[in-house]
Amino acid sequence: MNLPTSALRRGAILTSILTLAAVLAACSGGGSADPSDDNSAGGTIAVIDGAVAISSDDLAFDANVIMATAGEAFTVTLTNNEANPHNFSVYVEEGGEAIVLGGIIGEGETDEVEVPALEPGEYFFVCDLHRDEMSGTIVVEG
Ligand SMILES: [Cu+2]
Repeated sequence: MNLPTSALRRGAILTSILTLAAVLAACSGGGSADPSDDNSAGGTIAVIDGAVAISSDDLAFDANVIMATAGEAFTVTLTNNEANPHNFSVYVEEGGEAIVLGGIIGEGETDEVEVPALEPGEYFFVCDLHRDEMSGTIVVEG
């Protein structure tokens, strides 16, 4: 039997969504997002040869802007450097439709998040567990 990878992928994504829904339900009531609360360390990183690496520590990503090229899918590798669990997800905009939901990882773990080819524009990335503290923008050009 040969399952198409797209079906497997849908299953994985659905599992992620269900996991996230459970997690988000457990810790709702976060209040409105105030950009001044964002303690991301700042900095801009760029996708090179279809890949970019980001890390998390002290409830922050080590970058809050990711530069990418329109029409080219890329892989974001998240490395979690602290005990708090984190993930990396991409949305059309803050509060908008999910483009890809990353898996939740613990200390010392990594997760590779496959971001599909995007149209030029700005997109929202976030740790779904720490929406008020850990977010940024993917700037897609070209
Ligand atoms: Cu987090």
